[in-house]
Amino acid sequence: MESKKIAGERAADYVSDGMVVGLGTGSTVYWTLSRLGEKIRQGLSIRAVATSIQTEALAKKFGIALIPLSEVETIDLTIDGADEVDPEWNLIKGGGGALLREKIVADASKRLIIVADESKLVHSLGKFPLPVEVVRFGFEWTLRRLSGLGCVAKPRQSGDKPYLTDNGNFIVDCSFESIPRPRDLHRKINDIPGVIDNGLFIDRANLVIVGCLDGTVKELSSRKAK
Ligand code: A5P
Repeated sequence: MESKKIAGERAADYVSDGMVVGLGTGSTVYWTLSRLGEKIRQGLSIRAVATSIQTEALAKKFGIALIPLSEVETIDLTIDGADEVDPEWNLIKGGGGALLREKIVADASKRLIIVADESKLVHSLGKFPLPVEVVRFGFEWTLRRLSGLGCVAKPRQSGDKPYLTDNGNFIVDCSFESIPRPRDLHRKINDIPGVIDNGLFIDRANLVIVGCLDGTVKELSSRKAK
């Protein structure tokens, strides 16, 4: 989709020589990776940390040098997609199942740039079902605890089998319809013992780059991020 492409490509302009770059996951970041590949062929030198096995494979395809997170002190900049972005730049992520690695990499980063098409901008989070990564042990109990928070909690499937994350865990997609207090919900979900993390990213984005249907790109800065 063109609006994803123009947003994803624009973010690559923020990458400069010598940086350690976090590479997000998804169809918008795909265009960032492809553009970074071009810049590397023209002489850009970077090292990158991938947030998923899918992104690792794409980085290799585009000639982007990867290093494990364990070998870096800090990440200069991470570029990632989102499923929803609210007016305070709180996010829902994890539609592609990579939320846990994405959040760890975002946490290790000095800056997080979000790339999205304009359909991702919402007044209030929650139309997109919130992905929650849970351990397999006690899964049925964790599912009941998530439902107890007032959502329809649906285990993610891959064909006729449970979907497994890159970390070997399950995903539950939680439909709340509306999430008026994302910070409270983030805490309540992560307080459930079987939950590893959820797809709410609160106060993390520093810049949101939006690709619009009319072919323009908007750059929106956040005042709230760390
Ligand atoms: C991956 O788990 C997600 O967090 C993606 O970053 C998010 O789903 C956005 O994906 P697209 O860019 O493909 O819409």
